[in-house]
Amino acid sequence: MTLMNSAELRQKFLDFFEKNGHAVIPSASLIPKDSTVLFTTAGMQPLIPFLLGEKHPEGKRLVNIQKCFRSNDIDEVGDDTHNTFFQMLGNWSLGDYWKKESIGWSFEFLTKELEIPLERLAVSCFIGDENAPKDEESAEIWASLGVKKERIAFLPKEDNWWGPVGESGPCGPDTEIFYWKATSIPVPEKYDPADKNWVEIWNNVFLQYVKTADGKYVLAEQKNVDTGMGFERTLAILNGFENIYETDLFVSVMQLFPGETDERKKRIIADHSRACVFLISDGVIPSNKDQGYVLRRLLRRMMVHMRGIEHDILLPIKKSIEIYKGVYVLDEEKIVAVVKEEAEKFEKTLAGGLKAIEKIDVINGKEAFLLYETYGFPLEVLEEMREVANREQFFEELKKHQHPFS
Ligand code: ALA
Repeated sequence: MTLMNSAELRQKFLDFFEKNGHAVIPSASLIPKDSTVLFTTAGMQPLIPFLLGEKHPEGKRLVNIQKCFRSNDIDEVGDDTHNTFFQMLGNWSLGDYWKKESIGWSFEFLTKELEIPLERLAVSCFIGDENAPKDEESAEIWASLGVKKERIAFLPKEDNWWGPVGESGPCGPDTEIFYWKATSIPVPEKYDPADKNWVEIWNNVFLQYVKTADGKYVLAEQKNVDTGMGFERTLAILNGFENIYETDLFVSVMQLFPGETDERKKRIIADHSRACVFLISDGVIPSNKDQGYVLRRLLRRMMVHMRGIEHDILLPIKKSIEIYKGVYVLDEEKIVAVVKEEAEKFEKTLAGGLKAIEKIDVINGKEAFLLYETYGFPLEVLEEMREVANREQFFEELKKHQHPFS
């Protein structure tokens, strides 16, 4: 495998697809123009109008590295592979090439450019259902490239179908590529989707359908390819790391807390500080609703985890900015000011809040809301420390009181 740092992987990916006729387009904002979803969760999202037929000014083959944010993964952060903010390496065909080229290039990039041994790879394809047939075509292409039968699994919609984003829009069967990450266990002959040592690294989606508002799958007028490769995961793999926190995207933040032995805590701080930097950079400020509440939740969770380790929340924030300065335009002054203001607010009430919950084991949703109003604990942060019953009550109350926290 080719050892490389984050800058080299970025460049290699863009160069490879550019060489194959793709125009490099910049990353869109983390905050979508279309307000039906809170965040950009995949590279295809800003391209939806073009996937639906609008002409893209850069042509029919595109490539980029898209900033993404997934709030449903917040609780998974701390394991080896999940992030809230992450970067997705993606290439697209807008009504141009199809499965053979797409799979062929993914294969070539992984095995030739990155020199990942084929022996460590497996793939999955769509098994078919009442909406769409079994994807034999993709499986045959993989087989023709040398992937063994035992390493090709056919799986149902939950695993091998992607999209739409939100309720309706482009979607279709996908083929996913997995890498055997364990270094101490030999690679099994057969791919077992349930074995967590197989990590997904790349997803090639064949956007051949459009899901309509009434839940039907209709054939799309324009057949598109949408791919997404996890940048952080791939970088970890290339360097022989079992987790993303050892890569140059995180290691200097992790090293800020040399005395701390709780690895999960450090990972949460490293992930959340980076996510906060990018959310603020794209215009989010802490508040009681939508993206602002998510940002508040991350910042405050970080502060709770930093108690007793490091007082200055700006330390990991500034380090995260430093790591990305040459890659994205980041307004350090603004980011620092937003974090500082929110930190000062929470700092005032945090100790009192911790004291208030000292003798309580179970809290209901309404009480949790009062704790948020008085001491500023977002529900999810409180839940890490105490059991909260009837949690939906919290959000009902929050809705009733949607004014900026002060
Ligand atoms: N849109 C696809 C994904 O996010 C590539 O996995």
